[in-house]
Amino acid sequence: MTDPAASADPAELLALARDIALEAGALAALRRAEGVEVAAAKSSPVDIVTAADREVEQLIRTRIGAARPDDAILGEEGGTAAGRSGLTWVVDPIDGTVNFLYGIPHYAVSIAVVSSPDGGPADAQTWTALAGVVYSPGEGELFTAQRGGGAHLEVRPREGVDAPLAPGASGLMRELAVRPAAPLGQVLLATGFSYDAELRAHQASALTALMPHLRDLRRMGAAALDLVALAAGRVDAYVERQTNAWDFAAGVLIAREAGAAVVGHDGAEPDTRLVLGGHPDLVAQLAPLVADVGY
Ligand code: LIP
Repeated sequence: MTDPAASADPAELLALARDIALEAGALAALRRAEGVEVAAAKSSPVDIVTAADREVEQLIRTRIGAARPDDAILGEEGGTAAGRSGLTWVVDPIDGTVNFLYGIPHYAVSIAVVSSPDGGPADAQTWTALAGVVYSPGEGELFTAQRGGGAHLEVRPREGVDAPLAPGASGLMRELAVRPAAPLGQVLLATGFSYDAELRAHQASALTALMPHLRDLRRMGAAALDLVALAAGRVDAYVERQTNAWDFAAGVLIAREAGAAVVGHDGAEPDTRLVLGGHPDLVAQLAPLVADVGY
């Protein structure tokens, strides 16, 4: 099989991902306004899924299947649907599920399209991200990137709050860039914690050791939005362990297209073991420090 990345059109994939994310985000916001309840617990009593998570992911899967039936899909709630094109859509229907449950409008639809070099299953260590969208409907912010095309924020009406745009209209667009490398003592670090209590305690202990070296922490509750905050220069760096591919796939592409370095454990690609991002000069300083505190 020829490399799927060579034959795919990132702009076309991004346009489709954007349309699907806008529709999915509108559905999520509508369900939030109607009231949200826990449908089930997953890896722990605090790792919850709502009926909206499942409904939004089903909508996304339906739209992808209709437009690109040969592509694979990897989604948080529905798992893997195999494909034969070598492209995989990596989907988190509602990233920041706990924020969504509590009515905190900081949650996002995250959709990435990645290509596997051998056409096989999507692997964060070997895939090439071609297009990514992170859409926060409650905040009216649509973050996008295509490989080699830079990263952008489209400011839109907040779903269910502001008057909608005219059909087919776009919001105000601006290009994104990471902040210049701050001195370590002035670094604002975004992070998150595991749903597993034991790992959460370990993360808190490691971050406590890190804190005297930094300005401050921000724990905003959605990995995808933490990564696009990095892309937008709203934080200096982001670090988290135990996130899943659907949490970070789109946000890593957007952050990298905004000039960030995003690395994983021991210099590997980002994956569940570690996602660490920031200005390249800052990541070079943070990586050994994060390792030293045993994060
Ligand atoms: C969440 C992430 C968050 C992380 C949580 C969880 P979910 O994803 O966005 O940053 O700290 O442990 O992984 O569960 O809301 O899709």
